[in-house]
Amino acid sequence: MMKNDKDVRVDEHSKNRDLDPQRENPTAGTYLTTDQGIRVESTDNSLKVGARGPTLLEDFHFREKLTRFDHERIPERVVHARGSGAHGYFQVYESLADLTKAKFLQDPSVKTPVFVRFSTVAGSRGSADTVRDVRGFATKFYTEEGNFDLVGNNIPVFFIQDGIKFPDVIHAVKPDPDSEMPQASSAHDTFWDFISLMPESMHMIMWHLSDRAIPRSFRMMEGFGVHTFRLVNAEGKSRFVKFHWKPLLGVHSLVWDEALKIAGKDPDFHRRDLWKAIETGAYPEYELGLQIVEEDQADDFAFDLLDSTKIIPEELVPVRRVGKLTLNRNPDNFFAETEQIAFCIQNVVPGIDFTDDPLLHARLFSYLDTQLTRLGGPNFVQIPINRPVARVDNNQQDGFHQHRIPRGRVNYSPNSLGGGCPMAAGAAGFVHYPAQLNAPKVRLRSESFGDHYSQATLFWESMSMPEKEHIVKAAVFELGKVATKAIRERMIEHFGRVDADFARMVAAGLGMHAHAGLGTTVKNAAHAVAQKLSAKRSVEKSPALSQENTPKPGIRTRRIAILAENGVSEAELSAVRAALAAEGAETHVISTTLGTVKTAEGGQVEVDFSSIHVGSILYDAVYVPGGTASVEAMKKMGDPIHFLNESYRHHKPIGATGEGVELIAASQIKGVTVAGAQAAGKLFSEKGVVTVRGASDLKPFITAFIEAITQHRHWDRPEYPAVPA
Ligand code: HDE
Repeated sequence: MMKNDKDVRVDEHSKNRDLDPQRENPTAGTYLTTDQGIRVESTDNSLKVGARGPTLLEDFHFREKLTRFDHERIPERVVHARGSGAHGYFQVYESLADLTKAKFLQDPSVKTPVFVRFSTVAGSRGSADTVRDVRGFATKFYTEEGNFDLVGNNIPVFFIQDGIKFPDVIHAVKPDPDSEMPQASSAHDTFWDFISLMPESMHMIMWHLSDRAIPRSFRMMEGFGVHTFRLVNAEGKSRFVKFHWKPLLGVHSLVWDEALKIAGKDPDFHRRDLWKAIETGAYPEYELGLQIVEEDQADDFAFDLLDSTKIIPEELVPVRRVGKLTLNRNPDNFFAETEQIAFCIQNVVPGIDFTDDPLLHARLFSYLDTQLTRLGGPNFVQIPINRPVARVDNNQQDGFHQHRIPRGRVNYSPNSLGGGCPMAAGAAGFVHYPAQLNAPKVRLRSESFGDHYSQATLFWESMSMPEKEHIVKAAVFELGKVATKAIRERMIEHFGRVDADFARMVAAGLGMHAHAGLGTTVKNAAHAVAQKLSAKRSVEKSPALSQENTPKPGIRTRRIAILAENGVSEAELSAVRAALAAEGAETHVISTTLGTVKTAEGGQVEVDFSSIHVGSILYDAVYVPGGTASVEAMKKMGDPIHFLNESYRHHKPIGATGEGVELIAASQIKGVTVAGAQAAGKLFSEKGVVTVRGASDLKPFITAFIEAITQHRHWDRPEYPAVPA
């Protein structure tokens, strides 16, 4: 009897939880009590005068239970409200003493505990995962020198250069204040109105319209610190640094039509994916990357390092991979851990410091500030998930929910009654890098922030053809939802400055014209700055930006659907399934109904999901085993045919053996050759569609199919728009 996913899931779930019975049933053998520890007689009836009488206020259990319930909700985060987290650890590969004195970056044997929270930006706490949006990638390192919070995104730049504009950009992307629509979507007038009047956001907009904004999984997306920070070593030498997270699984995305459908069929798609990977021991791993720039080289670039709308192309400054982050434990309680965690960009440890990036500085204020309302005052730092592993000794006191019980009468500095303690640590403490500044106070944007298009063009030029096609389609989708024509026109003109073809293709998609330039003033100003900076270091193309060049390390944790009905070939199904499982992939048998399907050999195969519960959108690939009865049955059904059509339209790998190939032939898939009945044993592998009939040995098929899955998607399907799905 083949194990099905639910058993597997339950087993895995229970296995892990069995490992830790406390985790599965931490209250085993305990009595129900009030918050005061008083055992509760019963929680099924309130205390009344007579069974039909009024409830009595003296029923403190009843009142406490209701009160606790009435106050369960806390404000959601003002941005990044929708998120999922996990515990893990970080280990440096080798000492970085030459660059920084941060202790957690010295000793490769030290495992620094971390908690990571992934998030979307615009949607509310209950919004769907697979929306088009930036993803937050926030990491709290619990180092022995205190907490270090690297609060990044999966996109290395931002919409605005100065944090004073943050409320504006967020108000513009959030639902309209009058209608509270749309939820978790930038495709509306107010957002694009703002953007069309903020040329500085053009580079970010290119990333937002790209596949980066619809990741396949939190486990398959990069992380970026965005701002330029400083690394300071024990000698006090400072260098500029950009932080990166490189996922070992590579950077992979959904396609838009798929993302939209998943948001309906499984709003928790990314959250579930992360949870399951960790529950099944396929721990997500990311390498910490550093781009280091010597202070005296900071002005060598055709962009300003303090401008958070700019990247340092990896071709100019390679990313040095210095350590690994592993996420290996799911939260025990979502609210206590993932919801209550508070990331504050100001949390740095000695050896890591800030620069004068005006976007960063606004964040230095905002993160602590926002927790005061969200988590009920400054003592949020004492909530277990926020508590440092390092000792805390200071004279901060009182406030709501004070958990610490400081002893003694000394709560001031200097003091003699407390022996002068806690004492300032001097050089052993956090010493801010003594950067020299000499300038007048002005409310101005630096001219060196003025080139808003060159890196937007660099991004476009670095994209592969499929990626460019997706950006154009995304722009047409987004602007197609903008009712105000003038906004669309302004955006087309901005796109014209990024790349004329790009603008023309978007305009065509919107039934508009891309005519030359948005008022020469902006053009000339930006151009003048670009000219002045052009003598400096820059690149025309950055291959590191294209997901075409990302690592494709196999099919571990990929989800593969196996379509089967009664009469399926157990020999083919089990051989292919075993081979995929051996590579770490997850396979689900999908049929019209739950229960089991009879095999051609007279056996039974457990069905994992019925086609009403899932769809091709929840899978990375699909396999159709042979078995005449099974395939003949499926040829007459809409779901299996639709499953294949949609998988093909979403560029996913498709495999079929034996009679299973006939189901592909019966579908609306066009432009690909599959194995014919006469071609016994001959393997066909074209555009990610792998088929064989009458093969005595399935190994060549299995190898080719696994290779097709490893490629993630197959873009060489020009006819895909004609496939109904
Ligand atoms: Fe945030 N951001 N942000 N942000 N941000 C918040 O803090 C803010 C920005 C990012 O999982 C808030 O705890 C300002 C850039 C992440 O809990 C708030 C500015 C980047 C998270 C805040 C920015 C980020 C937040 C809301 C412009 C990428 C989720 C809730 C100056 C580097 C953290 C909270 C989590 C959360 C302010 C811009 C990343 C309001 C003022 C750029 C990942 O404090």
